[in-house]
Amino acid sequence: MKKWLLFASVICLVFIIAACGANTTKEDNKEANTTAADSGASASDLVITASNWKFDQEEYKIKAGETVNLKLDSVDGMHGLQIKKTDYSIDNGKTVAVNISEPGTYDMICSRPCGAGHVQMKAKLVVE
Ligand SMILES: [Cu+2]
Repeated sequence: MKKWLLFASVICLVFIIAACGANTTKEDNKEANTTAADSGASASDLVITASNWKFDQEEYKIKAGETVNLKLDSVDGMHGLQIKKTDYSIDNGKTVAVNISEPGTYDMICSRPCGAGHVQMKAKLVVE
């Protein structure tokens, strides 16, 4: 009887360990997928943080012709990001591979009506 109990405990333990292992693998895969989806082996990352009612920097710099995985993170309120003179528009929490070949300064605005300070939400993207 005791042996049976011990055997059952071991089986349970194995299942618990297996379950934990499976979770870790799942998360690893998720991370790997995100990286792969962002595309471009040498792409760099840029996170723009939005809050009510501003972006965390007045100016962001990227290099012309280089892919940048641009992520919009809203920490306060729900915002979007639109890069004027381009087709790029990034929704809250999303990452978009941005590649602008023409150097210049691009205006960025919030693309989501987010309240009283919405129209003040502006930043510049300097492509050099
Ligand atoms: Cu807004």
